[in-house]
Amino acid sequence: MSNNLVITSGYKYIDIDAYASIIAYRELLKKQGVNATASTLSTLNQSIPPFILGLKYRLDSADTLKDAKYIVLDTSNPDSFDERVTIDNLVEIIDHHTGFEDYWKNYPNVKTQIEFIGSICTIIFERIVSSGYTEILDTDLCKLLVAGILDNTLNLKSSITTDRDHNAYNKLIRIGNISSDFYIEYFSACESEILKNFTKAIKDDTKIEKVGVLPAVIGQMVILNIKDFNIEEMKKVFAEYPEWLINVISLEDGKSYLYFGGDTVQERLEELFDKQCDAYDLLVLDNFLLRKQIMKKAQEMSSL
Ligand SMILES: [Mn+2]
Repeated sequence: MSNNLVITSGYKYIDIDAYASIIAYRELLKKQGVNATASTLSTLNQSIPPFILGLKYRLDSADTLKDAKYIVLDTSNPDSFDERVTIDNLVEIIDHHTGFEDYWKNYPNVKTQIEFIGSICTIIFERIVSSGYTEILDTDLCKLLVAGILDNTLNLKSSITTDRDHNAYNKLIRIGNISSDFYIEYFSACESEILKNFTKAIKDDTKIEKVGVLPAVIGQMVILNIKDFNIEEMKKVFAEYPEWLINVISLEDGKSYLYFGGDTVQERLEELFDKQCDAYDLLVLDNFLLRKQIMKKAQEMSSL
């Protein structure tokens, strides 16, 4: 094992699932005697509100350590890794996004666990349990992991939520003595951050990746209610792109509002979802989907 093991995630934005899981994995590895740090060169997006940053577990500084080996969590797309990661210094990947499972079979030196479940925090929780170090799970570490699960599964309501996510959530709530109302505190804090700096919040959670019939620019925003969402302001953010899509997930009514721009995007989305658009630039999904589910669907259609 290398002297310096750095746990990191994607480029150029990371969310609470990545943030919480790299910190919790560091705590586990440190407990196991490994000299591990958790850091990122990327920007933290609005899913990591100030009260989460104020918990006692935080990131380490993102120094470029000589001879460091890297572990990447929450992404397996080699084009979207933290800038310090190379194929030669990478030792492990844990991810729940599809698309690169076969790619990594060509690199047997990189240990991979890629499973389509709700949250990487669930996998880290399971590793903590299976290694017998549940004593590291104090309230603050539990809150971090619970926030990651809540965010990536949308309060455990998204269809990508598995029994394993429910199990991890229930155990973490109990072990950390966390209130069952914690989700309100968490999602309200995120929404305050979004509204504080709306344009930046959208850009910080936009993926640029061409998948199937989808536009290459895909934003996502989770809000408590669509009524509070400034659609005109949002369209300005995407004006610079020839084609784009944003998945606005409204938690209260449980729907995805897909706003889009660009030639032929309407026809492509209608084909993908087998559903007519609700307006010239809007398609509403009655049961919300996460962006990663939309991308998986497009990927599956293009490989038929
Ligand atoms: Mn994730």
